[in-house]
Amino acid sequence: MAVIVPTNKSVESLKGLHLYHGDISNCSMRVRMTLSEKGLDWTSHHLDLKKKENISDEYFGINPKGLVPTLIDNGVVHVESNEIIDYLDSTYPKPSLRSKDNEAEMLEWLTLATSLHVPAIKPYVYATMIQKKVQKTAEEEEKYQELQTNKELKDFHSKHAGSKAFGDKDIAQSKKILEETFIKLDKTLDGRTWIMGEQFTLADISWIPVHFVLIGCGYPFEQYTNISRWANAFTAKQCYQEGIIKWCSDFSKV
Ligand SMILES: N[C@@H](CCC(=O)N[C@@H](CS)C(=O)NCC(=O)O)C(=O)O
Repeated sequence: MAVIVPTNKSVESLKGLHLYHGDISNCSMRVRMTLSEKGLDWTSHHLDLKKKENISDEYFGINPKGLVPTLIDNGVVHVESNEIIDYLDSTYPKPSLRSKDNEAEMLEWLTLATSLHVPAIKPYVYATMIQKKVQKTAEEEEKYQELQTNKELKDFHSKHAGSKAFGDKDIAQSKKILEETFIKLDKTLDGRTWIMGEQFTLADISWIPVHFVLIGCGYPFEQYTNISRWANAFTAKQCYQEGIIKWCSDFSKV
C-alpha cells in the first residue's frame, strides 16, 4: 500500500474520498473507473497536465513525484494508481473486483502495468502524441527541476525539454516492449471475456486505459483480435463511460 505522509498538511483534514487526477491521464482513468464501478462518491480535484497544474509546491507536497493520480481517503494520502485500485477494492469490497480464481495472477497484471509505464507506455505516448502539447516554458522547467527529486522522471522529462524530443529510438524500444506485452494479453484473452476469465476484475480496469490512450496515439491494435474484442466490450460499461469517456472522449484529439 503506497501511503504518503504529505508535507502539504492541508489535505490531512479532508473528509471522504478526494481524487487529484488528470482528464487525459491513463493512470487517473483506472482510479475513476474503480470509483465508478463501486458507486463511491468522490470529490474531484482536477489538474490540467497540459497547463502543468501538477508542477506546484502545493501538489508536490501531496504527491512527491508530482504525478497524478493521488487519492485522499479521510486525510490519508495514497499514490500509485494500481495500488490505489487495489486499496479501494480491499477497503470498499462491494462489488468485488478481485479475481476469485487467481488473485495472484490478477495482481501480476497490475504490477506489469506499473512496471511498463515509464519504460514503454509513457515514451510511446509522448513520442507519438503529447510531447509538444506538454512542453514546459523555461519558468516551468526551472520549477520542475526545483521540485522533482526522482531521477527516473528527471531523465524521462529531460528527453523532451527545450528543443529536444523523443525520437525513433525511443519509439522502437517502446514498441518492442509493448509488442511482447500485447502478444501475451491477446493470448490470455483467447476464449475469455475478461482478462481473468468470465469475471470482470481490477486487471481489466488496469489495462483498458492503456489500450484507450495507445489506440488514440495510433497503436496498431487491429492485429490483436482478442484484445480488440475485449476493448469493444467496455463501451457498454458504465465505469468506462464515467471513468474514461466523460473526461476524455477521444485521446487522439487531446
Ligand atoms: N506509477 C504512477 C505513474 C503516474 C503517472 O505517470 N502519471 C502521469 C499521467 S498518466 C503524470 O502525472 N504525468 C505528469 C508528469 O509526468 O509530470 C501511477 O501509476 O500512479
